[in-house]
Amino acid sequence: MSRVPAGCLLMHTIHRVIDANANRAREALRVLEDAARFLLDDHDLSGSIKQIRHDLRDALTGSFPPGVLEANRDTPNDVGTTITTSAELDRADVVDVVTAAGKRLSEALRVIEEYGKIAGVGRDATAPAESDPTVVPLSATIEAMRYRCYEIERGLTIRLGSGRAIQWGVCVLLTESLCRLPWLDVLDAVIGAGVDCVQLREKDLPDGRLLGRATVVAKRCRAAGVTSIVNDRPDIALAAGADGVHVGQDDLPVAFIRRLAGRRLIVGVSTSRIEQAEAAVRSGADYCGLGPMFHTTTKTKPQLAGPEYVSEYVGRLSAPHLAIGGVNPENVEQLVSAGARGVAVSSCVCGSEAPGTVVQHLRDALKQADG
Ligand code: TZP
Ligand code: MG
Repeated sequence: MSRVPAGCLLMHTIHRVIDANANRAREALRVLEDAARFLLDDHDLSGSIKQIRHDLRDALTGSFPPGVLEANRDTPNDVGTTITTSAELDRADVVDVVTAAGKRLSEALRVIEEYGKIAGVGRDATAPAESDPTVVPLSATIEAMRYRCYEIERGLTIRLGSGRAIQWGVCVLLTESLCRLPWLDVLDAVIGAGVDCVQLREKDLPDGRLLGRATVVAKRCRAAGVTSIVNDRPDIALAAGADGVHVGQDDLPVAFIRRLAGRRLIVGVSTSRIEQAEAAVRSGADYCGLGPMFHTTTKTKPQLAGPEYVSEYVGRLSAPHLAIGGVNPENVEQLVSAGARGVAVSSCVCGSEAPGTVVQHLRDALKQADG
């Protein structure tokens, strides 16, 4: 084993370290950039990441003579290339991918920053004179870049939400006072009929009873592979073991819910205009409710958003959606024609003597649109 005594480090070994970490940083930046570009369609975020990639290149080319870093690359003799840990091979979801890339990026930049502090590194014939006070040392440039990267990673992980959003077909809002049958029978009927998601929407139950009800809904849904959501209350959703929470424009903000629940909850937000939807998605919402589509007696809303809003939404945003408000098997086709792939319904299912049959009709209409 060769040992390099302290103080005798050859400059080419430092160049080798910096080259390896510049490559690491570039690769990690590409992973982040592609998440912003292809997963989120976020022009500004992908532009900021691309800018960092270019700034890194400029910082290095301004600090080393052309080709010197690449000249010291020696991959065949790199003792680290064959060391792989199982954690490197395992990514649960896209948020995991982004988090791992963000970590790799900050580590690589930190290594460049530290080795860049060694006297003489990055200073050569092509670099400006050492005594020039306007010259920013490489390590300081990289340090500032590292802080920008922390913000980028934060922005990306917020935008990716829980990472568990899916485009459901039919979501039933379960409210006991609207039910013709006992609420538990309605729940079992819609689960039996293949509903994708159940949102418990009870505005007047005392907290203890709401928690009990949410726990039953979450448990039955989980057993059937159905998503369970609690209206308004992230605390109840977490305590009950539900999958998510749905909030309106005047409820708790998404950023606050994320602080409370991290990625443990899917978060949905009601919107009636595209600006609200864009703001919701930017703040980390996993999906948007779009409505009201039609006249509804379940909730008072000043004006209809209408099926045109669905068309506008699917044309602009890729986050999952649920068109809501007065939706029933008779009018669902209008939404399908407008581009809807998911609907949320309350009275037409809860108020029916055959809730499962209504869910089946809605599912059929959405499936025909898929096929
Ligand atoms: N948000 C917009 S419309 C609406 C909500 C909660 C009510 C949906 O209920 P219904 O009975 O399907 O119109
Ligand atoms: Mg609400």
